[in-house]
Amino acid sequence: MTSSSLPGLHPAPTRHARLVAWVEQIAALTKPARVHWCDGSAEEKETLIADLVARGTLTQLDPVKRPGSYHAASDPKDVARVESRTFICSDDAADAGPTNNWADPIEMRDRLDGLFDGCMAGRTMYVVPFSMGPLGSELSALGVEITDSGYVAVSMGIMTRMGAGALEALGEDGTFVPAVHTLGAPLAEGQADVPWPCNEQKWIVHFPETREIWSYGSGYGGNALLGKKCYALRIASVMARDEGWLAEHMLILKLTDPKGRAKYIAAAFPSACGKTNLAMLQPTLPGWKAETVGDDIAWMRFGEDGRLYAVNPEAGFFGVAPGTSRNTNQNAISTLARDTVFTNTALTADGDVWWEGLSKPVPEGLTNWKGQPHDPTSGEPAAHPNARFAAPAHQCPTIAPEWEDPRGVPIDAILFGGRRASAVPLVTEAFDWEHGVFMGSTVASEGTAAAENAVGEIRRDPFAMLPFCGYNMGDYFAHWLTLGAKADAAKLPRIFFVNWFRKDQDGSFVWPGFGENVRVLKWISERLEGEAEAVDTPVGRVPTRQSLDLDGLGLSETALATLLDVDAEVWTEEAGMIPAFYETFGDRLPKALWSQHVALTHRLDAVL
Ligand code: SAT
Ligand code: MN
Repeated sequence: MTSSSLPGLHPAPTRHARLVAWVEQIAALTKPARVHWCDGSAEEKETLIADLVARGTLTQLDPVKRPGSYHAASDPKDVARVESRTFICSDDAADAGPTNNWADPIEMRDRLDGLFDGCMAGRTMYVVPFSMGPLGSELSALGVEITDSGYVAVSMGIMTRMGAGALEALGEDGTFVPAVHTLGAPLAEGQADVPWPCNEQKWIVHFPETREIWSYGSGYGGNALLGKKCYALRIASVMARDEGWLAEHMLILKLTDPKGRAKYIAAAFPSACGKTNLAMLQPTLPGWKAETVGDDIAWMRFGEDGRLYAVNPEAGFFGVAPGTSRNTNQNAISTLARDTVFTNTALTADGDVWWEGLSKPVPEGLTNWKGQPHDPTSGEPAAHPNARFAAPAHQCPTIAPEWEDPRGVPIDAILFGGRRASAVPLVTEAFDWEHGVFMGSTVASEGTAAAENAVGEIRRDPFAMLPFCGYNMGDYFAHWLTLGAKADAAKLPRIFFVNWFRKDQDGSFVWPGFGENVRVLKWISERLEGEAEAVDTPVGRVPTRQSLDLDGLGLSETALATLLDVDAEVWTEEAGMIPAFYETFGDRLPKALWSQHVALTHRLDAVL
């Protein structure tokens, strides 16, 4: 079939000539059986879902227990992002930097041409227009994903503002990031489909100069929902560098004190450090209120008043299910009550979902994520450790009323953090922006069962952006420094480093975490108001014992010392690990950060 006679290709529901030409070109290359332009309507969602149910990709959950919700089980070899198959194809390898995989863009285009030739045979090609950020906001940006996966089209409908509104915002000549996704599983005439089509070979490819995304072979979240990490972080970080803004791996939280004073806090933590939990925090202190603006990504720009404004570019939460429970995150549990797509969780005998940590005891009669009866004695979990939910953000009981404000929210504080059993205090305030950038650049986290590095081993994850920065990370540090230097220092967000994960000598966590983290946020909020005391240490400003509200926690003096005291010897060792890391960036590492390192060692020497 030629592309011009392809069902659904014409007439296109837009007069955007470049978009139409691109869709025709991709259809000619990928040779789908038909084309569908997504409008994002409820009827369309119903049709897409009915088709996915018929194919066995989705199973409807009990409509009384969990209305409008579905379960998908992926191919066991397609369960997570594939960092080793993710490429930044800048013209010059040095522009991708030492932290990304680079491939020659000309060779890569050749390879993709071969891989994408006929890759959608027998399938529907969905054209998915979307807005990252509220429709029409100056902080938002548009994209169009072409995909041969109905699961991706449905998920993009949850995670982004998808459909007719985005197409309208594009007008006749609007700028969009083109993103092409295929499962890499063409169907021959008469060939039966499988529930989760994908390919052994996976390629997640970004062309930063032309701002394009090409994804081959995976149906999983971060590899396939191209608005998320591929666009909103990797491509957007490049756009942000060129246009003077910030695209960050940060949650956005609104915190209101008992006097009604609100603060907006953005926070970057590596994965498995509780970002979604902090975004949906239930404060344990009376009178304090926390509301959610975003749980994963923040796009931030300086406003005319000189303050830094942030939007959450997403419209949904794509969170890890295991470990989520009424105790750890009641608000997430409420968010998932309806209209949610679950992937790789277990199924209960009565048509609902289950995962490790949700409830005790383990229910009988579970079907595990691989579709087999769960054997609790096997030692294998029933849900995959990276099982996910995709749920609309507006369903979150703590969603802030201004979460879709096109102006964004003014950020008062930026938090960095990691999972660190030793050395790093509960909270440290940076001396200034440059020192804060130094802190962000040295973020490190210990391995968890979910990460690739060994448990306890420290992995550097600067700004929690290691797998998500679309260009040379040395240049990225420089970009942060430049923005700070240009801004009015008094209006810049203050920068803090937090660590909920300090352990005592027996290996037990010292800090209770979860809802009690509001005590640290309270101190931060009071610092911003000029009301809380701090002591200067070589590593930054740390709370005095009296300034931190610890009422009713029953922490011992030893525990407090572990949380707040800075051990200069331990920190000298800590600081000693930085040069080897910085050297990997060669001359792309800003001199100011080397100076920060030298200044830290001098401050440490002075107290030793
Ligand atoms: O799969 S995603 O990239 O969307 C989530 C994650 O791995 O952090
Ligand atoms: Mn993330």
